Amino acid sequence: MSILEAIDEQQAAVLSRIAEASSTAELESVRVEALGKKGSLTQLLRGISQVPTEERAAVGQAGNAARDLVEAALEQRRAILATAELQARINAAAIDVTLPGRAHTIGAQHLISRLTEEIVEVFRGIGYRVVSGSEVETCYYNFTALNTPPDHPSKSLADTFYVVDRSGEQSAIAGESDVVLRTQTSGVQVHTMEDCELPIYILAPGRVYRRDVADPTHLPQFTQIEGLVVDKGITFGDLKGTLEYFCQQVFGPARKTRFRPHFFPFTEPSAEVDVSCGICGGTGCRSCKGTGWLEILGCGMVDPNVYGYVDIDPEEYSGFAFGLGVERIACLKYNVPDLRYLLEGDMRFLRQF
Ligand code: 2NM
Repeated sequence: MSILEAIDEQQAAVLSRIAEASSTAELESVRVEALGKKGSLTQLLRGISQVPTEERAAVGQAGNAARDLVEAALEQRRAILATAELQARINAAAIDVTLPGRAHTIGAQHLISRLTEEIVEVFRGIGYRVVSGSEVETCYYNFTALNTPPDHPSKSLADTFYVVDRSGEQSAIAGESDVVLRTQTSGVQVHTMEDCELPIYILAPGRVYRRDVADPTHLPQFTQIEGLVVDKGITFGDLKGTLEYFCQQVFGPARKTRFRPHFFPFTEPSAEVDVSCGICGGTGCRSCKGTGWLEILGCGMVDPNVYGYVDIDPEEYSGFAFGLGVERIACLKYNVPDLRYLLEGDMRFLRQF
């Protein structure tokens, strides 16, 4: 085969491989195999130097023409393949503008925050102001100044979270640690009685902690609202009237209340307050365990011993206090069967309110 025939044959072979190349990467290897340093056409063109002088011009011309043709074919095919590849990438990355958008969900107040505010507003309306304090409290404000005896079971490690200073490696033994997570917000009331002018009409809402295992009727952490009134001439009648008004505002005018004698260290006399069952109307059902009543809060006339700790003269002043658990009230008001729902943050539950 003459060198001219060889050039012809190579040219045809390379052009057909260019036409068949299906990607720019494949096309590039065709280019290297034909026109690279050791490429088939390159080697043929190098061979021209050994062609006899009289034929060299014609062979050289044919060689250059073949190379130009191949280069032009490469460029043309490269442009087509590159455009197709770019289009494929664009298609793959494209945003489907016909898909529905992802809506931003707007947050809402938690049921407990809302009910706390609602209760606070009822009392604001009759002249109370809101005070708050620390969730970490000393035993003095959480127990002692509330007339709680030193050996009272509520002070035990089994019932109260004691806060231990690990920097000194103290042991967490009741009586050794003087700091607790408050078990009630009453400490706030004691601070207020120490610091503020009389009369006092306050509400102390906030989180409290008790060493209970969570079950349908207990939580280790819940929201309490305590109220305190200290003024001249305050009687148990004022206490009853105030709490009856509160119950009607929160549960509606159809509900009745009753006061049952009870004991608290910080009040004397003390009572627990029940509201008539909203499900059976007071005739007795499963919800109220057949009694027709649901317990909602504790209350009483502030014990004179408490006044002793805060330097208020019980001959001149008297007052009442009460405490309620917001989660409990929420369950009664909205018929929630298990307190734990209120702590879990499950949106399927919370969205219902
Ligand atoms: C309750 C029930 C009865 C109460 C008493 C006081 C204070 F500070 F005046 F002594 N604050 N809160 C109290 C009274 C709390 O919770 C069930």
